[in-house]
Amino acid sequence: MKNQEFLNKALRLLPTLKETKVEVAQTVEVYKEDSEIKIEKTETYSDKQLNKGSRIYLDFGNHQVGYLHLKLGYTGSHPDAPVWMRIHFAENPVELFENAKNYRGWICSSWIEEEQIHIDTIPSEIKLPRRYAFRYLEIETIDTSMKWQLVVEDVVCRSVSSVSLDDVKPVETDDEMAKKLDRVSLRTLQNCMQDVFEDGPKRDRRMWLGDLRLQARANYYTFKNYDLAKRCMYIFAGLLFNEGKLSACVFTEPEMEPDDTYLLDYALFFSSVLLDYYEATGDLETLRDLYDVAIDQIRIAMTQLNEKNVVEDLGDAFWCFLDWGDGLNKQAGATAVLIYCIRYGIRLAKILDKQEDISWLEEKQAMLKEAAVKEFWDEALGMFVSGPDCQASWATQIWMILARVFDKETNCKLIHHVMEVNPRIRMVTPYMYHHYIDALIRCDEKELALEEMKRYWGEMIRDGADTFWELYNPYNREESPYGSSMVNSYCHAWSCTPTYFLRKFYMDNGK
Ligand code: RAM
Repeated sequence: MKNQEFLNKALRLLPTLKETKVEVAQTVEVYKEDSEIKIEKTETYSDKQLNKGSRIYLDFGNHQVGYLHLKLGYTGSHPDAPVWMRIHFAENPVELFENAKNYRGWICSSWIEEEQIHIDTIPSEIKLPRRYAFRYLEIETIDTSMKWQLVVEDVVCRSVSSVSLDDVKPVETDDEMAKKLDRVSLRTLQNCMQDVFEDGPKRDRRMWLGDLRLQARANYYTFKNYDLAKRCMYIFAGLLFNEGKLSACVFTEPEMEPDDTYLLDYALFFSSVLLDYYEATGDLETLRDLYDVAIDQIRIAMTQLNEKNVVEDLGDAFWCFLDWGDGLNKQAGATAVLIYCIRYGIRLAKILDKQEDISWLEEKQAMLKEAAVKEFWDEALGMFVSGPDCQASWATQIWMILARVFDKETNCKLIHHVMEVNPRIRMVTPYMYHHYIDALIRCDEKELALEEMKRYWGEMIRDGADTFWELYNPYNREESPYGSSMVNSYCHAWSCTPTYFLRKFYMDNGK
């Protein structure tokens, strides 16, 4: 069910991407010593003569999203055969040690950023057609003729984004780690801000509603590109499924099209995306346009309640996201997200003075809170439990806190209890950690929230992150929801929110 009027609005807001020409920062040697990756500067790549099997490693100094140009020359006899070359891009040096042939994951291996090309004419200049996300580049000459040597004379990346780092002042603080968190967050967000807010420029290179919510929040405190957020909301609202549901994710090329995935939590978040946008811009016209879509998501979710007035558990199917990680039961968390989003719905309805909606939403909110406590609270455990096995997870407690099912004092006790007990079903993504930090702040634990933020995101920086990663489980560094970390994304927008927290809650110069 396309709403062409909405899609036209989105089309008119298509950004012109800013381009920057980025040169190689240094030529390096990359190797492993006692399973630790070492990177050392070596002689400049253009001074090297490459034969069959030679490799060069280039470091662009920071994470780039862009297009690669190569200028190739030679020494020796006139080239008498094509050069066969392998080009391997890496966001994280770990990818340079991975071999796509060994990939056994369940999502497509075509995400792995590795090419093999033949070049017939040397000297020549080549431009690779794809856009890549990377900091490091490995070039291997699989074969050349013995009569001449290949020389890579120049390598340049034409980096693209809809925003520029020059437009954002760094966060004002003396705290070195906070400065780093801010810098890495900004780079992460910038490199995901393309024609739309992409989830990750390596993978999936498309827009997910849950990711959009966090990116847009961070954007309002940093790049302040309001038009991009507006464009993205109109795209989602212009691509509803027949019954009025929002898709969890959309494609924009070659045409705007919804993916066939519905996620209860992502669809519900539209109310929060819309309110955040309105609060940042005061744009009442957009709020009026998109209000019904937001409230409809709540109405639709209300049809998914069971006889106990909580969201029906749909088990292991991909029906509600919350977090990656094995075995997480979503029932209680989904119910909490519904309660949370009703609060946003009420705030939207109040702005537009929709009295009937306000009464209906308030009534449903009270009913759901009561049902959630009755159905999910386990007095003996002192935690909420979810699903047929009464599972107590971090995600469930955090969402119940954010839903404000209990008062603040009780929520504070709950979060400390969870930290003490450390339930076995933990958080694995920075996306879920975002909500943990948010819950701590809402419990007036600002200092603890900052410590936790430094611990989790800071650890990623200590592990070499130039941009924050899609997944980071300090308990299992190989963690991947896809059966192999080869397709993990190392610049993932939902991880960029330290900059949002720092600016909104810790700095006076927030907005
Ligand atoms: C993955 C991506 C994306 C996320 C969805 C649910 O494909 O990481 O960011 O929103 O899953």
